[in-house]
Amino acid sequence: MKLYYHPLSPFARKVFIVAEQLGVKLETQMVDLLAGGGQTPDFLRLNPQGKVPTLVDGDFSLWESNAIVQYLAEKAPASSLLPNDARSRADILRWQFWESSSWAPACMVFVYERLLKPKMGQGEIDPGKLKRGEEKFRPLAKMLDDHLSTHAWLVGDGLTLADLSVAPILMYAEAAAYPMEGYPHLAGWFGKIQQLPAWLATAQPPA
Ligand SMILES: N[C@@H](CCC(=O)N[C@@H](CS)C(=O)NCC(=O)O)C(=O)O
Repeated sequence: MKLYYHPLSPFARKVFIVAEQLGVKLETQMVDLLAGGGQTPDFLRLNPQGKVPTLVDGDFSLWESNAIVQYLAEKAPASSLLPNDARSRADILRWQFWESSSWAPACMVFVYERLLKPKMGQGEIDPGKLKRGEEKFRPLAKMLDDHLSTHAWLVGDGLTLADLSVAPILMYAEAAAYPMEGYPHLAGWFGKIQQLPAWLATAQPPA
């Protein structure tokens, strides 16, 4: 299986973390998004949205990081990352849908304004956007923090795909100054994730 990725993408990092945790080896292909690599006809045939991560397994091409990590976990030998009961699986999907519809878009406001905009020369930081970003981010962080005040992990008693889907966007929490103060349980949970060998092993993406 080959993963098309960009080294700065938190969604690609998610796939690398899960693959590492499952012991799945991936071939890799860097897509130079900043140089238009996502818009070439060859890449658009694999992913008509021109985005990474994109996984290719034989004649099957799959995009959306949460779908990709579900596929990797389904294909690997049984793993506690994806328990085999309907409630746990639905609960994991619930967190994954929440991550892609709410959590990641809220975090990406800070990533775009503070990291990507300057990197791509797209103008000044917009304080209004940061303010609205904070208004979006805080209730979501509070909800996560409340959940984690009574649960060690997002689903069940151990690490699952839910944790590994929700956490990667926090890789930019410090650099993009997400408003993280006031969420001690969220910080404690993220601290545990940052100690995982799979998190540490993926800090440097493939060259
Ligand atoms: N919801 C998607 C987000 C993927 C995404 O936005 N990828 C960015 C890189 S972090 C991308 O490829 N952007 C290129 C573009 O939008 O043209 C996922 O989880 O895979």
